[in-house]
Amino acid sequence: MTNKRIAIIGAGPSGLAQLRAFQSAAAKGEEIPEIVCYEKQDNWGGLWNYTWRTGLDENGEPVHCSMYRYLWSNGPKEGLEFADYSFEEHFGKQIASYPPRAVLFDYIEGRVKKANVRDWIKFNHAVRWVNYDDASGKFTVTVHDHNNDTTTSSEFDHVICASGHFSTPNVPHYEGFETFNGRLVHAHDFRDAREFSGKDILVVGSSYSAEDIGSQCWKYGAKTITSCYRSAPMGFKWPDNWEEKPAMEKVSGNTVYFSDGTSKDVDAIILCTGYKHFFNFLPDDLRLKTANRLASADLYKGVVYVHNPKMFYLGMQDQWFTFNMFDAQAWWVRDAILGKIDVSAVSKDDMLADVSERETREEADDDVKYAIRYQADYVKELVAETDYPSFDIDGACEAFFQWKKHKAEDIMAFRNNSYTSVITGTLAPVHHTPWKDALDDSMEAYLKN
Ligand code: FAD
Ligand code: NA7
Repeated sequence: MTNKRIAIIGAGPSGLAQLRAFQSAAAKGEEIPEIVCYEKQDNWGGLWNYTWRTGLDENGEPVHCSMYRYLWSNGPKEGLEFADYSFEEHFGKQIASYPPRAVLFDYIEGRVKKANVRDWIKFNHAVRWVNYDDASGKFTVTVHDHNNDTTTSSEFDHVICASGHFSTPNVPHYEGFETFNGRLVHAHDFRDAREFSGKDILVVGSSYSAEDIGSQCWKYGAKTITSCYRSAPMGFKWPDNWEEKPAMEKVSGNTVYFSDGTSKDVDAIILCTGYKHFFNFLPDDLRLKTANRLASADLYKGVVYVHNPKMFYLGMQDQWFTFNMFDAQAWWVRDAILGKIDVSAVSKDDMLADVSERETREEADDDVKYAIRYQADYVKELVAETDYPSFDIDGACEAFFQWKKHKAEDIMAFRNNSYTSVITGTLAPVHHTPWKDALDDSMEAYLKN
């Protein structure tokens, strides 16, 4: 072991990718630093670690989970498969393409159980503050240990922030919210679609949460769904009881008024208005401030914090690619820490130029296929610079293109399609039950194929 100490904040898919990256180097006989991963929840998996709780958790920490009961993958699993741990390796067979949350949690967990890295994680440990001292060149990380109810600080050579960015809700205010006579909730606190069975609901927003929470409510028996958009409609061919409206202007009693002059009476308003990058444990000189986009601000190679290159961030981009992109980043960060990639040789100006080139390239085209390829190129770039197993990233793009086509054809049936794994080359089986009829989404039910 080298005498460096590394702190990882968060044991979600990104933090776990980092643990696996270091473990895989150690398994090849390389010396690795001492790793301490702090996780404020009592288990790993990040957003995939479901809880019924909302608001504050059992320790008084803000609940991290933004996922809900009945969540199924919103993209094909063939786009996110780990290159070093296939679905077939984990489940002993190929499985259908849009697994429910519990199945993906099991898959994420399988790889890190195999890597035997659980002891590197301190659970129920919330990171409270991080400082960097120029004189010593070290970080001090202050952590609240909820197991012992103590707060302590320790020194590290590097900090890797993998705390996610889909947990602090962006909650706008509209006139009349104070006196709305129904349920008013942000997607972050949405848990069980059955609550809205028989109800008229409004989902505000036109991105993934609006589409999927509206679809869930439709599946579990909402009477009508109205969605409203600020910039552009989702534009799918919605079922008869789903209507898409332009921007909400105000609410009065139970009536919602839209910018086209129409109105609708609803029982519930679900704000699917996105999330904030929010790091209340970081001082200004270490804290990433960025929009939710593919080219994150201030991150050289998408991971090195340009204002202090000893600090890294994982998974801070908006995401087409997820688990495999976090892996590409984690392997790269590992090699930067191990000195195999020399970040110290890159000047701050060059880092800023790298960020700005990525921004310009992202902004060059707003076509969806362009965006998917853009992030694929990023994954390719990082994978080529480490020993992460190379895989058919263009093939993963094809799965995403098919997914987009299937959504346009039938938004309530796209999850019935299957795609070919770019890791094992096997075509996924068609799921035994169409998504709209599969009300039981337990792992046992899903794996019955
Ligand atoms: P997270 O999963 O958010 O994990 C961050 C971890 O950091 C958490 O465990 C948290 O407890 C911990 N943490 C945070 N702050 C602290 C602190 N101060 N101290 C200690 N620990 C801390 N992706 C897909 O691939 N497919 C999908 O179908 C999909 N569906 C999604 C649905 C929803 C509703 C949301 C919100 C996201 C979805 N995603 C999906 C994207 C998701 O961002 C990634 O799959 C993945 O969970 C991101 O991993 P992460 O480790 O970066 O962050
Ligand atoms: P996104 O993808 O960030 O989308 C947020 C949506 O909310 C988007 O349509 C925004 O409209 C809309 N928005 C934001 N602020 C407002 C206000 N003030 N009024 C109306 N509408 C607003 O977040 P999601 O939660 O959908 O998805 C996040 C992740 O969760 C994603 O990766 C999925 O995998 C699951 P805009 O287009 O900006 O006008």
